[in-house]
Amino acid sequence: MSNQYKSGFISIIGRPNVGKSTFLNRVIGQKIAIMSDKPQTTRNKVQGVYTTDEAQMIFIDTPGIHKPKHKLGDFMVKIAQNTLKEVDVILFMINVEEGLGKGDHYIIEKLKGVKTPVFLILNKIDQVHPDELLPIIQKYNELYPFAATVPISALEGNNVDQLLGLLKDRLPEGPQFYPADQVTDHPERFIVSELIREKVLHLTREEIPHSIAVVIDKMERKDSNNLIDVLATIIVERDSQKGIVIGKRGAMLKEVGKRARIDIENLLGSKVYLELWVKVQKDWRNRASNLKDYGFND
Ligand code: GDP
Ligand code: MG
Ligand code: K
Repeated sequence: MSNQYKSGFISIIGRPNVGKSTFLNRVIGQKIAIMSDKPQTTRNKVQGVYTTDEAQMIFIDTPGIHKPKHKLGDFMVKIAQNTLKEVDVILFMINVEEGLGKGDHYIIEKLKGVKTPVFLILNKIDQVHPDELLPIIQKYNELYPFAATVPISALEGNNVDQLLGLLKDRLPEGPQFYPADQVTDHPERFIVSELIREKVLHLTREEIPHSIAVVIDKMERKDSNNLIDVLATIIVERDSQKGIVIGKRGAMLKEVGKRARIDIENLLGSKVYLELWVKVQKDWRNRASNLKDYGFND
């Protein structure tokens, strides 16, 4: 037994109406103020933070894991897949009342490219006879090696505590990143930072790990000329990475900026002046104060 505090990120995926929001509401209770049905647009959108004396679970939204329909679609799918790689646990939720559908196959295909442990959550067990569960469990487990299978009723609360216990066991040791009642989102800033991050990853390929972060230091519309000023910092973990991101005589950073600016202008529907900086911050991922700076909090 270890007394170490645990914390980590958990993504809940699944077809619409399987009960994802209901589950979050049940877990987070009143504290979750920001749920909405707007299409979710960012990798790091925190949907809720559940804090106990022993662990903190940060539930984040993963956009684009259903088939994309809008113009940011491809981008979102990529973001979604990157997100799934970066979280500590994925909850794949299904509605036991429904058969295995196309949407599930699509999601399972995406999961096959990811090493993160995936829990299969069979929701709405209050609607079926217990005997009906086993065949469903078998069918899904033939398609994918789930790390755990947990039947619950998000609505009535059955087995939700057990699920939280299993989640806690899977989380790494880590700090309490958030005060439990502070959950906010900044959708536009997040997408902008993701667009920049995507360009860096794309242009530098394997040389830069996915652990870079992009901070939007300023995003301001100048009334006078309909121009949006964006000042952003790309955070890397090592000096060598800084050199790669900047490139020879700044060529790489310039190209990142050029490509990101075009996407940001499309997104915001406005001309953009984009200024990029690169900063080395060792081990940024492990520092709660940094996570806060990087938009994980207000
Ligand atoms: P989401 O689209 O995955 O976020 O699904 P929602 O949380 O919005 O739930 C969709 C519908 O399913 C709502 O009417 C919920 O009340 C209902 N629902 C969610 N969980 C359960 C459950 O465990 N049992 C039953 N019977 N209904 C549920
Ligand atoms: Mg929902
Ligand atoms: K996987």
